[in-house]
Amino acid sequence: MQNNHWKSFLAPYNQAVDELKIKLKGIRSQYELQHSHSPIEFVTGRVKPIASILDKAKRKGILMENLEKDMQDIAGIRMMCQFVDDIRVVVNMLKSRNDLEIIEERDYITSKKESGYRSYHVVASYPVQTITGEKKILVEIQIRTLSMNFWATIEHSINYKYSGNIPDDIKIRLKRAAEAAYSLDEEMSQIRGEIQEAQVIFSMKTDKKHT
Ligand code: 0O2
Repeated sequence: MQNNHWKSFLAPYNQAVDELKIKLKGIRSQYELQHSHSPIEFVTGRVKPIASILDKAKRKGILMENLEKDMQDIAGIRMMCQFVDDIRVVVNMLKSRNDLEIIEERDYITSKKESGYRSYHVVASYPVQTITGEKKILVEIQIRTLSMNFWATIEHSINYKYSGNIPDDIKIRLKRAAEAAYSLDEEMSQIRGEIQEAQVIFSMKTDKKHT
């Protein structure tokens, strides 16, 4: 593909990522206005660089003419949550939206990947409005906790450094780190329970004061 072909091919993907980042960040602001816990901590997004698209296409045997339907993560959104339970809330929230259609789900939390990777992936079809009409774009939305994100970001860069062939001793350490990240999520979930119990007790106490 020529450079300007790539530009026009990727334009609706850029539009989808920009729009979804604004929309999904808006959910957090709404929770903040209500002074209630936001299941979303922060949102990021990116369009896959051309070199990575070509690399993945080669690795997976995807033909250029099939990129649109066969490469589901050219447009990528990440939604980070504080607690594991928030992930389900975010997924249900995405399912209830009428501006996108969920077409696939991959649960790498219940079944983590061999590397130790944990995350919940949702593939959505998102319509962008262009000057030639509506175009449906596939977007991969990765939903994960802050701790899962910390691990994945580090593992991704190590993987890049070693071109996918991470030495065994580092692989073992990464797996241990993944277990530590899992324990951190578990511990935080316990604290969350404490906080919520305390809030119920506190609100009952203030209710009594007011009667
Ligand atoms: P980037 O740089 O994140 O865009 P596959 O690519 O074969 O693993 P598939 O079928 O394309 O899988 O989709 P899947 O399983 O949803 O995974 C795609 C993306 O998930 C990856 O994108 C990563 O972002 C993330 N991911 C999956 N497995 C791992 C892992 O073991 N470690 C880390 N750090 N991330 C992972 P890309 O294409 O790798 O690149």
